[in-house]
Amino acid sequence: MHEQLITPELRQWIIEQSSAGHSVESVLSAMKASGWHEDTALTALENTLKEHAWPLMQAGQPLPEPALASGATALWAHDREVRVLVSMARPRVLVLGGLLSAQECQEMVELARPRLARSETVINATGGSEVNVARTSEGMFFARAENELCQRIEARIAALVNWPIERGEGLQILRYGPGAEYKPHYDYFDPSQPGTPTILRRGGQRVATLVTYLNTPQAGGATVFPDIGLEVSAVAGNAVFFSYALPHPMTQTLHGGAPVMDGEKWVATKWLREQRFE
Ligand code: PD2
Ligand code: ZN
Repeated sequence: MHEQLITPELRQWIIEQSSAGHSVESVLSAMKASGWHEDTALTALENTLKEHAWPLMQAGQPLPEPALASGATALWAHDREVRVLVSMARPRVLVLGGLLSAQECQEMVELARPRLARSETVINATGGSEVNVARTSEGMFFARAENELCQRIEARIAALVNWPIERGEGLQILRYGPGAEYKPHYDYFDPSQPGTPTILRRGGQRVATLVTYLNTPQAGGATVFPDIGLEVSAVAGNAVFFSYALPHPMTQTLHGGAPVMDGEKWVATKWLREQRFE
C-alpha cells in the first residue's frame, strides 16, 4: 500500500470539484492523472464526500417535506390523517400509514387496469423511453387531475409534502406480477446523459418520490434501499416518501422493488419536480 497523505488542500479541492458538478469518476481520473494511486484517491474521495455531502446538499433549494412537529405520530393532509410510521433524517425517508383508503386503492387499480402496458424506462441517451429488462412491471400514467380520484390524491400529496400540485408529474401506476421486480435505480435524471437536458426542460429535476402501495402482496415486493439497508413492506394504503437534493448517488436514494414472491403488487408513484411540470 502506498502512503500518500490526504491534505486539507486535497480535501478542499475535492469538495470544490464535486460542488462544481464534476462526477466522482472525473474527479478520480483527474487525481490519478496528477499522480495519485487509485486506492488512495478513492479513499480520499469517499471520506471527503461522506463528511461534506450533507452540508453541500442542504445548501440548495427547498425540498418537498412534510411539516412534522417533533414527536408527531400523524399528519393532517388535505382531507385525511396520515400516520408517520418511520422517519429517517439522512437520507430523508418517511414511511407513511393510511395515505389512501382501501376503497381509493381499489378504485385506482380498476381505473388503471385496462390501460396497462409493459413499463418503459427513460433512455438517458435521447430522452425517449423503451422497454427495459430491469423493470418487469406493467404500467400507465394518469394525466394530472385526469379524474376526481387523481385530483383528490394529488391535493392530499401536495398538502402532505408542502409542494405545489403543479410541480408534480401525473400519477404512475405499476403492476408487478409474480416474479416481477424493479432493479435498484435512482429516480433523478442522470446529468451526465446526453438526453437529460431535453427531459429537464419540462419541470427541471425530480427532487422527491412518493410510492403508494395499492394492495398487499402475499409475499415479496418490498421497496428496498440497498445503501441504507432499508426494506419497506408493501402494505395497501401505506407509502414511502424520499427526497434527493442533488442528482447524485451521494444522496443514498438508490432504491428498487424486490421481486414479488406470491400474488401481485400494485403501486402509484408520484414524482415531484423542481419547477412546474406541464
Ligand atoms: O414499486 C416499487 O416498490 C418501486 C421501487 C422503485 C417503485 C419505483 N422505484 C418507482 O416507481 O420509481
Ligand atoms: Zn424508483
